[in-house]
Amino acid sequence: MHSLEYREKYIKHHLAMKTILSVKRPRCTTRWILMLVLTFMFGLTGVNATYPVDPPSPPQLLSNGDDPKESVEMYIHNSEVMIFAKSYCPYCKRTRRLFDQIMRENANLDVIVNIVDLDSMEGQDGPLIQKALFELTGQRTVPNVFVGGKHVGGNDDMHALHHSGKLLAALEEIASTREL
Ligand SMILES: N[C@@H](CCC(=O)N[C@@H](CS)C(=O)NCC(=O)O)C(=O)O
Repeated sequence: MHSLEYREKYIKHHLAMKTILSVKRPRCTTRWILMLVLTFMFGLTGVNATYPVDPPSPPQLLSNGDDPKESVEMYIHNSEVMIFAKSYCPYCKRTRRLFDQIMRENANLDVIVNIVDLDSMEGQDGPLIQKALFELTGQRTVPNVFVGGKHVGGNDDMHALHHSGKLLAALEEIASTREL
């Protein structure tokens, strides 16, 4: 509705009106005639007195109607380890391999790793989740990993955490405090 053409029309009308009103003491009838002519020319019937502003766009929802931010929070808080990934992403594959390795080397470690491939989600769900993740963590890339509900980061961060011994410690802590 508020196209460029419409705004241009509005501005032209506004400027012309300003000029007429600022003419020194125009005769009342002349002023009214000019205003009527202008109104006719620019077809201003129904135009708001205020400057037209585009209406705010409605919030974007996932294909199931969920709010992307709430959905991300649900994923994170309902997962012991949550990895947002993409199926073709080499960094994501390295993170998956790291978890496979940890689980293999620690057969008694019982932690559930939840992985969601954003590129395999329906419609625009993947990009919407990625945008919500960026707003939540400041991280644009995948993998985007959460351990015990806390944001850890990407693949490099996961490997750094593992080499420091803190990842295994965090996983053991999660397994030991799990509510049965
Ligand atoms: N240093 C990052 C690199 C991650 C990265 O570059 N991931 C790519 C995919 S392989 C990415 O997210 N690109 C942007 C996008 O897919 O939207 C890490 O260790 O996680």
